[in-house]
Amino acid sequence: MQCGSGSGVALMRPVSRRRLLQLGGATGLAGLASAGVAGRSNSDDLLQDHEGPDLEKYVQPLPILDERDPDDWVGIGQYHNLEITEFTQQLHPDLPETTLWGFDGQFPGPIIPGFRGLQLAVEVDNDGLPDEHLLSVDERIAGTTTANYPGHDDPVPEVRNSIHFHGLAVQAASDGQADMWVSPDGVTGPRRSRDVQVIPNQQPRLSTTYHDHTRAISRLNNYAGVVGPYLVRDGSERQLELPTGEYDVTLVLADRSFTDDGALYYPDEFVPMFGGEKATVNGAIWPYMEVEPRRYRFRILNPSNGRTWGLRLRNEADDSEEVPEMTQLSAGHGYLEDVVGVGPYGDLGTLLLSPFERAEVVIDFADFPGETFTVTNHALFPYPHGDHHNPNTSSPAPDLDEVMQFRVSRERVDDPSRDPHEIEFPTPERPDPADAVETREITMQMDMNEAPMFHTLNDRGPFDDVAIRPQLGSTETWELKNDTMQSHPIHLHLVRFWVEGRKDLGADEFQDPRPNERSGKDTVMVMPNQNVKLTVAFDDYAGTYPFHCHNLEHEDNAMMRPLEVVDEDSDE
Ligand SMILES: [Cu+2]
Repeated sequence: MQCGSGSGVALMRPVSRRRLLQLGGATGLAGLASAGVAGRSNSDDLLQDHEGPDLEKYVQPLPILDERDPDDWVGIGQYHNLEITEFTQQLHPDLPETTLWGFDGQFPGPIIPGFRGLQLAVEVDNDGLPDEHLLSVDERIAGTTTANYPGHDDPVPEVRNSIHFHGLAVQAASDGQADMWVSPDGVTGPRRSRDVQVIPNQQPRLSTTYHDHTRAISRLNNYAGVVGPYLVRDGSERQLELPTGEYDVTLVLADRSFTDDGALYYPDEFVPMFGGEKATVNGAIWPYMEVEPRRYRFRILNPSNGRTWGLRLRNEADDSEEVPEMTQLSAGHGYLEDVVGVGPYGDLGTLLLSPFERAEVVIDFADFPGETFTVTNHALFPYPHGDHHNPNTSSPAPDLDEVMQFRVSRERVDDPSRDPHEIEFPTPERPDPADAVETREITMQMDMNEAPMFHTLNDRGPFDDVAIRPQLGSTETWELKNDTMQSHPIHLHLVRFWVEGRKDLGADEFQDPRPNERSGKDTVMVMPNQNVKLTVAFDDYAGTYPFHCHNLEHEDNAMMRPLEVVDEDSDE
């Protein structure tokens, strides 16, 4: 059954065997169709109650993430050897140390600095990880056992990693896709063909993440901490006179929940949405940052499993509601067509970031010496309606209405950076919609008939045959149609698409995208009852790549499909 707005639990009917075959393939049945826990209804399985420890806000400074030095230089680029290990880290002064998994023994991982045109070679070792997962693996999810993993007849170790560089145009073998995993003992997934991933960086500058993408457990690996920032700079960046050095700060915003002993809290059984009750920024729960009264550039990344942030600033003074503008200059790739003011007098009131979207903003604190600003969150969870509209997905769904604080020092300082409103940024690359040779329709489904409930794209699952084969070098129109009750951040690997417009399902005219979507993008939020139109140019590589919902709980449980870019001129 498809749950559009207006339908509900009472309308459930059994899933046909044919439909399950479509979704999972014959050998995928066990994962998608296994019975729920005896004596409990499906919806009971989805409800999770968790109350973590009370922690005071703004009692610790924001950690600043270091940029990682390459381990070697090879050929025309840098070589990084990243180790994923288990370690403990104190995320709040009043919380016992938390056991985490991550890169270089820290959460989030270090910034990997890239440069446009300079190749990055990455080798990830996870042989230091234990054989058992830090979190519970739900073997009802397809791709967790040999029996429910179509196309894979070998053992499926509980601990596996495949690391994806999000938003990068790379050859498929270096893309860190779901079936390219390796276990600590060296057991490999069905599509892994190389250990050293090569990232050419032949694309506009970007700010993004490298993160786990392993079949059926990416939500667990990412939640455990297997994520870090990847920043690709280019030669033009210095000439723009944006804030640099200590005034160019990466902020990794990720929600997490904890038990009283400091352990990560995550439900043992699969839940279709998960929202943490604490905000972590660069691995610290509710930190503050002391800033000077001048401009800062913030690269904001959202690698939360399923939480959309809706960010604003609030002045903590009794006698002032004035706040500086957040001036957005990039949505991750290159720069926006025009900078976008976010704030009470701006083009947008709220900076919305769905999972794995990014925003680069400049905030000028010059007029506010001695004042304190709280970064507040105005996006309900699950986005956009919150739990009260759909209690079956409140798992857990607390209010998380604050993120971090900026405290502005009093002493006047020089600021050599320029006002971003006066900077002429490079024009973003834009594929021409008139070149589109094909129009594809991507629909979204929520299926509540089985435990655990799952989502799909075009009524198919990740193990079903490729149905979309764009020609290498061609341009296409994609319409992403969402008649479910949740927003879905849809991500296409390999490409940078352009958001042409949005409209309600059934409406005639597309409306303009948000002003801060006017640049190359790789992830776009599709709201309930919405059709989002994209122009996609498949220019870079032939090969098989996934597109999927970037809500990690959806991604792990069937909301992912392959596409194959075909090169008809190739001899192969
Ligand atoms: Cu989704």
